[in-house]
Amino acid sequence: MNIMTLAESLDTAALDARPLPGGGSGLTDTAEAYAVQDALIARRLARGERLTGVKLGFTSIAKMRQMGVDDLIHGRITDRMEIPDGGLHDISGLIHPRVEPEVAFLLGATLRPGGDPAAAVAAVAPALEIIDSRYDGFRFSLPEVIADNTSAAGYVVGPWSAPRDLANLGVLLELDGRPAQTGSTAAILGHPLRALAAAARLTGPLEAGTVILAGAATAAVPLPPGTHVRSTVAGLGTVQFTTA
Ligand code: OOG
Repeated sequence: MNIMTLAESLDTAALDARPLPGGGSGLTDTAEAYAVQDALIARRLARGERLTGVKLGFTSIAKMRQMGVDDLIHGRITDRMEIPDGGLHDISGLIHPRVEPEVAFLLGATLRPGGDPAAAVAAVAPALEIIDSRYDGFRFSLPEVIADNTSAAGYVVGPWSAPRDLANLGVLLELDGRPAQTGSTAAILGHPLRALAAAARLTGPLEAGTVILAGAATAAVPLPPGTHVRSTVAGLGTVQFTTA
């Protein structure tokens, strides 16, 4: 199948909330997979979405183990995927959403590949990501999940605060007040700043104003409707939303 056809089928799967069979794309090459992702994002930008940043995936062992993959991936986030902190979010149009706790960086200066990531950060925040694979049963190969914009479906950023050391902060993900996952920001490549450096290395220069989601600190959990989701990153703050 060609790149445009694959991008269209992934786009349609998301719009219709009808998953594709994983393993059936014929995609085996990473470069080709990113070309599909680019074509998929181009379709959405043509419909009026605006890029807000970059997300990393599989930056923690917990996530790699959960999904059976072994390499870092990156995707794009847009304004239409952003959910206000504390907001109500309708997930009825999603296939089988999951949520995972993250940290976000806001760049205040351009970050070039090989540049000092800490020097480019204007602010940091706790964040939540909704993922929703467009493949049946969340089963996919690495090229397939890359093509699918790394399962990205939505994100919430908590209050921004001045840059600080994110090396080893406790992370608590709660669903309706019950602990669902606990972990540490250290799970993100040993230090979330490494995810930021990787984002620049993998995507090229990142401009001031870009938001970077560093990847989940824990495994993802299923996200039902009518659920209050809250993540607390010790010393950094709390981010939350409710599903409908
Ligand atoms: C892919 C997305 C992985 C993360 O933070 O590791 C990801 C998936 O698990 O379907 O966003």
